[in-house]
Amino acid sequence: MNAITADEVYKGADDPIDLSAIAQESAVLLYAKLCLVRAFEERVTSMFLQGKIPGTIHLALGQEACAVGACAALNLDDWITITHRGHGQALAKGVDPGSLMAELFAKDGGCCRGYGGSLHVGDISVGALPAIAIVGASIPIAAGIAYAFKTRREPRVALCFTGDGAMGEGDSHEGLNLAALWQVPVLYLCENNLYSISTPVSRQFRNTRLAERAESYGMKTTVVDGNNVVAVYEAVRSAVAQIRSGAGPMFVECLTYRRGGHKRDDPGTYRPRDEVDRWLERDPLQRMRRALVAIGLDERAAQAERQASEDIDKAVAFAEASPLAGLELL
Ligand SMILES: Cc1ncc(C[n+]2csc(CCOP(=O)(O)OP(=O)(O)O)c2C)c(N)n1
Ligand SMILES: [Mg+2]
Repeated sequence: MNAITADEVYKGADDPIDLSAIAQESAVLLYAKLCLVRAFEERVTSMFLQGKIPGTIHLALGQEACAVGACAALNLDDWITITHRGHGQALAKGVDPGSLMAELFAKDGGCCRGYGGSLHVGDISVGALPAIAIVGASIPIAAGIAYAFKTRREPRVALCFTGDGAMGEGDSHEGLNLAALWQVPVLYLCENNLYSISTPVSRQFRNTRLAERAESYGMKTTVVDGNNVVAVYEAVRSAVAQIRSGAGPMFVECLTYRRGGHKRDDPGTYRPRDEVDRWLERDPLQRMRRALVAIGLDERAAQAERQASEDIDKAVAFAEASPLAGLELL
C-alpha cells in the first residue's frame, strides 16, 4: 500500500520550524495572520452556538498554516478560489474580518451582502473569488481564470485551494489535465487533511499520494508539511515564482489535519483518539509560537494574539450592527 504516513513528513511531534530563511518581521506577520484566523474560527464557533449564524459552518481549525502560508506568497491582484472550509483562506487573502463575520450573520455588510453565508465567502476586490462549495468544481474554474490571465498576457497567478476529497471528483481530472495542457498560470494547493467527511484517504484512493495524480498530467509537484506556515510559504513562493516566469501549472500538497469534525454537527468520533492527539501536538500556531519564542520574540507573539482578539471583537461588533440582508437585491 502506497500510503503517506505522517511520520514521513514529520520527524517528531516537536519538529521545530526553521525561521532562518525569512526576516523576523515576516515571521511575526505570519504568526499574526495565524492568530487572526484561529481567533475568527473560535469566535464563529461561539456565535454559531448562540444562534447568530444561520446554516452550517465548516471550520478550518488546525489547518490555518495552509491558507496563511499560501496567501502570504501571493500579490493582491492574484486570485484564489475558496473551498467550503474557506474562512481562513478568505482572511488570508485579505477579506475584511468584519465583512466576513457579517456574511456569516447573513447581514447586509457581509462580503457578499449576506446572501452567500459561510459556504460562499469571498471578495473580488482582494482577488478572493466567492467560495465554490461544489467539491472539486473550482479545479477547472481556476484553470479558466488562469487561462484568462494568460490570454490577456497579465502576470497574475490563480491559486486554487482544494482538498483530498476533491481529488476523487471527475472535475479534478478534467481541470488538472486542461491546466497542464494549456500551460496556464495556476497553482493547485491541496489541503490534504486526511479525511473527506468521515472517509480517510486510505478508503478514498488506492494510491494515496495525491500529488502523483497531478504529476501524471504533466505538472511539477511538491509535498509539504501543512502545519508549518513557513514551509508552506516557502513552497508556494517558489512555485509562484516559477509559474509567473512561464513554467506552467504546479501542485502543492499540504499535509494537515482538522482539529474538529467535518462541520458543526459532526463530533468526528470516527477518528482514532491517538491520531487526533498526535496532530494536536503539531498545532500550527503552537509550533510557530515556539519558534518565535526561541529567537526572543515572546512579546511580539503575545501582542499578535491580543491584536487578533481585538480585531475579532470589532468584526463581531460590525456584524451585530449591520442590518439584515434585504430582499430587494435578492
Ligand atoms: C460534488 C459534491 N459532492 C459532495 C459534496 C458534499 N461534501 C461537502 S464537503 C465534502 C468533503 C470534501 O472533502 P475534502 O475535499 O477532503 O475537503 P475537507 O472537507 O476535508 O476540507 C463533501 C463530500 C459536495 N459539496 N459537492
Ligand atoms: Mg479533506
